[in-house]
Amino acid sequence: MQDFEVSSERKFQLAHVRLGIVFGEWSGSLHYRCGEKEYCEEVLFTDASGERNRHRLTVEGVHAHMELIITADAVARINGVLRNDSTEELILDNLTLVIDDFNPGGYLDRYSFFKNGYQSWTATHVHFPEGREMSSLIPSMNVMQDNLRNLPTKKKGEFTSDMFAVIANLDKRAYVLVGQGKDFRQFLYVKGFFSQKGAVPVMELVYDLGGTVLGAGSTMKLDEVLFVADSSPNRVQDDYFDLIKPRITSQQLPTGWCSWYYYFTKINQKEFLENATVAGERNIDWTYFVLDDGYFTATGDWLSVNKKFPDGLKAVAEKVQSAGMIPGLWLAPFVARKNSQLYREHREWFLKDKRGKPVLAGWNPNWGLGGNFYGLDVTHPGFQEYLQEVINTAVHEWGFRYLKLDFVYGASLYGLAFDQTITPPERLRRGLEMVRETAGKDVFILGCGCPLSAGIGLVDAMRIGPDVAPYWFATYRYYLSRDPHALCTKFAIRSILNRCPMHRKLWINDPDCLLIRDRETRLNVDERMSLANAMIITGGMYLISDKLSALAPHIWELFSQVDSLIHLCDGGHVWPLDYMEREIPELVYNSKGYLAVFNFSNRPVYKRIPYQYYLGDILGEDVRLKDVWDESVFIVTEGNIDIGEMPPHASRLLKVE
Ligand code: 9PG
Repeated sequence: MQDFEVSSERKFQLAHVRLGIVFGEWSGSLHYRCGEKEYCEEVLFTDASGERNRHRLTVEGVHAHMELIITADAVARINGVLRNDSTEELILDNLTLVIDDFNPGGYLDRYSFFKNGYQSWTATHVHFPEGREMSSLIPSMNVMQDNLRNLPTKKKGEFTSDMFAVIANLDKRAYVLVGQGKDFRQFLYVKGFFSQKGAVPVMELVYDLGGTVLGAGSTMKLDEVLFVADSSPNRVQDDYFDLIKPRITSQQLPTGWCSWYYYFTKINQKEFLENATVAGERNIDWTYFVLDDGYFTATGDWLSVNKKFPDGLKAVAEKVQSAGMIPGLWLAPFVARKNSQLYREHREWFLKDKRGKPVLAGWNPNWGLGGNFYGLDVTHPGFQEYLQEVINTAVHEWGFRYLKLDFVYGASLYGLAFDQTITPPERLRRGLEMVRETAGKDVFILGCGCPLSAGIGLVDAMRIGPDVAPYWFATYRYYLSRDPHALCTKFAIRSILNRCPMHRKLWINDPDCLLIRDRETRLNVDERMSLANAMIITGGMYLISDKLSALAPHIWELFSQVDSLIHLCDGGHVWPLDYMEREIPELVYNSKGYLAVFNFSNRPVYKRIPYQYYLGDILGEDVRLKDVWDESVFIVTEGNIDIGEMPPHASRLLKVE
């Protein structure tokens, strides 16, 4: 981290990277409603009483008053409060700040913009000024992957990120991260606008106030916004996550088995327990054994177990326990379908749109053709009681001590709630807090389909990418739907590598399951090993999701090697070295002394790594690298490492010697 300074012409300067953020040219507006009338109040910029490195942004509106203070030190920060000075209720929409001259380092240079996706499954990767950010053409997919309040414009050079973004000047090696700080009570969007003519980028910050009601005389604290700059793209993320990291107790890395990626909704008691028996008989040290989706009668009725589990879930959990593992259960506690008893009896528990209709949370083909499901209102006292009953039963009666909470975004959808005075992410936080209180502190909680910022400090682990699948890429689906998030192993790896710096800072990263079976899969051996190598180098938790009795001895042997390598790498910090330069990083370093090299293109590529550029500062002049799997040796010659020809989708995991 390097020091910021605000120069006389109100510029942030960073000694090394010459980041210039010209405060004098900030503008902005606060949007809210009072009664039937909409207001758009201007944000004014003033120097704060001549103090160095301190500036003030204010709104002196008809009803609302706001003061934001910008301070600059090692990091620059914006902090502020919004106050309703009127005698009427305000409905808050958003606060937008525009920085016209966001210039990390120079003119006519090559820029890039790293987008962090809204929730677990949302595409997360770098964009370039000549590119376009897309979203699916299918509306029910948008709500399941994108943030409907922050959809991309799909225009060339316009990108939008949730929680944080990194803007790079690649020519000057200058990187600036703009990101949300504590307490994660609003959603924050960082947008970059890049002209095609080399002009300096424009940056926009949007605090989404979510339609929240601010009562007469009430105040709302705005989440802190942080600016971190550095000459290393990896240090900006590390520093940022260190600044916002919650107090978490260090935990053993979760490992185990999950029913989803072989059985999907077809899982039944017999198959589930057969797998548990195989796992129990093997000499492997798995912690968790997880029953995923497929055991309930209707989405929402979690306590109503279907006929495929004739002995009930308590008996199932006991059998897992006696096989020496901790039973885990999948739940989607904040969504439900219309065919559920919950919907029939308690429509008032659903979030409502303006017309009083339940808010759509998505369509899931796994739940049948009429697979529409809707978001639940965590602020409703009746629903809160039900949620407690569900968690209480699953944990304390049935005995599941690992909860995979899925489709979590259902709680923070935009809509009308019983208590409208808290923001949508606060609703979600309240839901997660209630799950934790009921489950107890020793139960392991995994968030999935969860808006990332809203989960910080409340989950033990977070799914950080879309689902893996027994195929590399869903070509037809992708071209029909233009869905940039589409579930497939290639995109799962993309998020595993792009989001790996969050691991053990914000939570334990869940890269999703390891699929390593060599039958009943369309992944070829290079693709399976790329998934394994991506999971190893990033050191996150892992569950296996193959039918265990069908696995050949050499696959079990591979498991045990993967297992010990993941545990080793979990102890290091991990840097995707080229994440600001390509959509899927192809060069990932782990400080335990490992380097992973990938070829994500669809053709063979001759790989020469510019060692000096990426690794010279980290590893020194000279190293020897040895492939963990085939023992080939590579050395540095004239500042480069020649890896040679790599087949499409292949990778190498190298040990630094
Ligand atoms: C169970 C699964 C697994 C998986 C989760 C989640 O329809 N969809 O677009 C869709 C998206 C994600 C999804 C399922 C369906 O996966 O990530 O691990 O638990 O739910 O239903």
